[in-house]
Amino acid sequence: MDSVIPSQYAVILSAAKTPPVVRRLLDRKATTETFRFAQDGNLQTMDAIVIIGGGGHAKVVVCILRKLSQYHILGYTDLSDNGDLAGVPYLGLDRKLAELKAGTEKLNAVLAVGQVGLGERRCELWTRLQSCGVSFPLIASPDAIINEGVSAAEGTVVMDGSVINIGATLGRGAIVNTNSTIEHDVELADWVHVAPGATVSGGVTVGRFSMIGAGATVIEGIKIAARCMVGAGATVVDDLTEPGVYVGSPARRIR
Ligand code: JB3
Repeated sequence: MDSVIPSQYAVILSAAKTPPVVRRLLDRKATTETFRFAQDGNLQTMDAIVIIGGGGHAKVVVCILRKLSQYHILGYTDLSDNGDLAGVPYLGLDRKLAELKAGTEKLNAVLAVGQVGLGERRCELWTRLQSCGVSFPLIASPDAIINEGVSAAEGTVVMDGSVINIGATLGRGAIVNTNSTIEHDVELADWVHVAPGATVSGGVTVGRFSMIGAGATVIEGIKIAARCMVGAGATVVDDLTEPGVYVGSPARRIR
């Protein structure tokens, strides 16, 4: 099958004699590969990526992917057709991924179902989709500050304006949302979501599936258990040892 080349690149390629490197790329069996000219003028392949989910969070992820200029966005999957998503077409249900993967060596996806709430839904989706061999790369906005000595697992998404400092560890599928701060030596377990504008101070640990709400502050050294929801604007000054919903300043458990 032929490679998919967006028209703007196809024009450039057909205008010149196809160089050997391009021919080699075109000869490869890939339905999802595309190319771009890098700043140094060399031709590079762009990685194909599918966006999972077509809501508000997905739109912001699209903007980040465009800034990265590293991915060719094939489209988004969703439970239903939400129409054009910031210029990205609807591909169908998630099972479309298996079909796309069958035609290419490598297919990337980004889990863009944010859903305000705990991360179990994202984890379930991931587990289902991984079985068809799709990769979930780390997607980090070029407008985030990620300092040295930070480690991030696959599928983590780091949004614009966030700051992540030395020694921080981000688990699989974590969301570090817009303008949030993850201070030095913080440990975010898998599927944690730090919402826009939240501050997680030095040495804090946040357990699996927990969410730190928009604008919340967690003071240094606090331990937050798995499945805790910290409400927007809350201030956490004591360890949260039980799953539950915590609101206010200082944060108290309400459910
Ligand atoms: O607060 C901020 C900055 N962002 C919020 C984000 C974290 O969460 C945002 O304001 C929203 O409140 C929420 O965004 P999200 O997750 O995009 O929510 P929503 O706009 O409701 O879109 C979720 C989309 O995921 C819907 O179109 C669902 O149909 C779709 N969805 C649900 N389950 C799914 C699945 N899509 C796929 N592909 N597969 C599923 O299983």
